[in-house]
Amino acid sequence: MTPESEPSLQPEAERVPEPAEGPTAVPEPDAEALAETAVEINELAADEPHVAILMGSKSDLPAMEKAEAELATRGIRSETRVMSAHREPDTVADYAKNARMRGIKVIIAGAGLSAALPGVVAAHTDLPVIGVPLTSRTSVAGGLDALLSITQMPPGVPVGCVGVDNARNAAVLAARILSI
Ligand code: AIR
Repeated sequence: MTPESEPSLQPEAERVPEPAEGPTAVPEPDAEALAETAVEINELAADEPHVAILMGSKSDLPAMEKAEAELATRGIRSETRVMSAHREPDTVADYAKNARMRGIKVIIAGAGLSAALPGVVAAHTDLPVIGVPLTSRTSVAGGLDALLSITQMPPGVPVGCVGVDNARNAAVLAARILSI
C-alpha cells in the first residue's frame, strides 16, 4: 500500500481541508473601514434628489413649480433645472446620461411649443420620463403643439404624458412610480 492510498486515521469532521491552489489569498478587508465607508455613502445618499424637474425655459417656471410643491408635500426630494433641448442640446444630453448614476429615479420634463425636452431626455436615459406639455405665449391650439410633440414618440422610446399645464399630476405620477 502506497502512503497516498493509506486511509487517514483522523475523523473526517476534524480534517482541515487542504488549501486550494491558485493566486495568493487577498487580505481580508478592514471591517471598521468598510463600515465607515458605508456610513459615508448613506449620508451622501440621504441628500440625493430622487426626482428631477426639468423645463425648457425660465418662462415655464410658474407652471412647473407646482410639481416641485407637490413632491415637497410628499417628502420627496427633487431638483429643478432649466435646460432647453433646442438651445442647449449638449447640456440636456449630459444631464440625462448622468441622472441614474446620481440617484435620480424619475424625470419630469416640461416644455412648450415644439416640446422636444422629454423625448430628448428619454433618448439618453432609461429612467421613466414624464412629459408636461405647457402653454406658452405663442402656443397654437392651447398647447396642442406641445402635447403632440411629447406624446408622439417613436416605438421603443416612451415618454409618459400628463395634461396641458398639469405639472402637479406629473409629480403625483412620479410619487406613484416611486411607490411613496
Ligand atoms: N422651448 C424652449 N426650448 C425649446 C422649447 N420647446 C419652449 C419652452 C417654453 C417656450 O419654448 O419650454 O415653453 C418659450 O420659451 P421662451 O424662453 O422663449 O419663453
